[in-house]
Amino acid sequence: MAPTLSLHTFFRSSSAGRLRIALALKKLPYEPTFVNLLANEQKTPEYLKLNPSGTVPLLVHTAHGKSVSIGQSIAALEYLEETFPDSSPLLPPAEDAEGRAFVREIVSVVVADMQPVTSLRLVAAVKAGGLDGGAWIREWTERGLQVCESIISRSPKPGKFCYGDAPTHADVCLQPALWNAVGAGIDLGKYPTTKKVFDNMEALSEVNSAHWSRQGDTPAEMRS
Ligand SMILES: N[C@@H](CCC(=O)N[C@@H](CS)C(=O)NCC(=O)O)C(=O)O
Repeated sequence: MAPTLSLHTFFRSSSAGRLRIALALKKLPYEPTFVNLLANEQKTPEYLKLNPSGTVPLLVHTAHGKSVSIGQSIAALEYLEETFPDSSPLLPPAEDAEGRAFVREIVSVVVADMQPVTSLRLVAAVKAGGLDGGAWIREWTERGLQVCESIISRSPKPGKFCYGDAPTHADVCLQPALWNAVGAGIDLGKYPTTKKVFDNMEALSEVNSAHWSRQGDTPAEMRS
């Protein structure tokens, strides 16, 4: 059986966006399976068997007669690095411990400090508690962006991206968070270093193809 990669994804999911960007940058073709979060397809017993987290993305790699399923985006990004080390590495080399830590610092800010507090399920709980969901998202996104701006501005390797002139996991995780920020009406111009990285990422055809507005499950009226 030929090795295959498949990705359970939803066009609006920033966590799935990380994988779409990484797979495109690493030139790894994959089969998408669409999970409509707005229809709660992530909560069905069938899906929970595949991914107990009840979230997207879920990456499945089938090779040598066995399948590896990874239901957390950062574990999946790291798996791709380790399994396909020669296709466009997205981490600085192992001997650059400072660079790797810097990249992972930005990854952690986005995936641990920003995305969970603005996620669909948390915002639903916030709204159920009588708060304004949109204001909540803007507040926590701006807090995260201030941190990112300050970290990226002191990059040990300033360049087109967060760390040097080639994209890393830092950019792969940041970009979908910035798509969401733009969607929430936040002016990225307030964060000039972050905005420069955003613009340089947007200029890459791989990033373009991974954009939420260009996915197979993007509704026709939202496509670009
Ligand atoms: N820590 C998880 C987060 C995944 C996550 O929260 N995904 C969101 C979409 S961005 C989701 O599937 N939400 C479904 C829900 O909240 O019910 C990862 O990195 O994969």
